[in-house]
Amino acid sequence: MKETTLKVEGMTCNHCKASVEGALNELNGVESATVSLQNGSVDVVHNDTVSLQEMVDAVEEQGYDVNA
Ligand SMILES: [Cu+2]
Repeated sequence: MKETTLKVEGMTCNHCKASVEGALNELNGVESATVSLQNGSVDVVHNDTVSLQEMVDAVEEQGYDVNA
């Protein structure tokens, strides 16, 4: 397992947290996703099945910007 931290802009509340975590958890290869609203980031634990681009796309589809 690897851990990747993405900087995400625009997350303000628990709804945002749930949306981002849910989108990432749906991806094949993602073990867990944990948003920190305070840090504006999400920690993703995953294997090599999932690419960075797939993770970024999943977050952006929810309406948030990722700063890679
Ligand atoms: Cu929100």
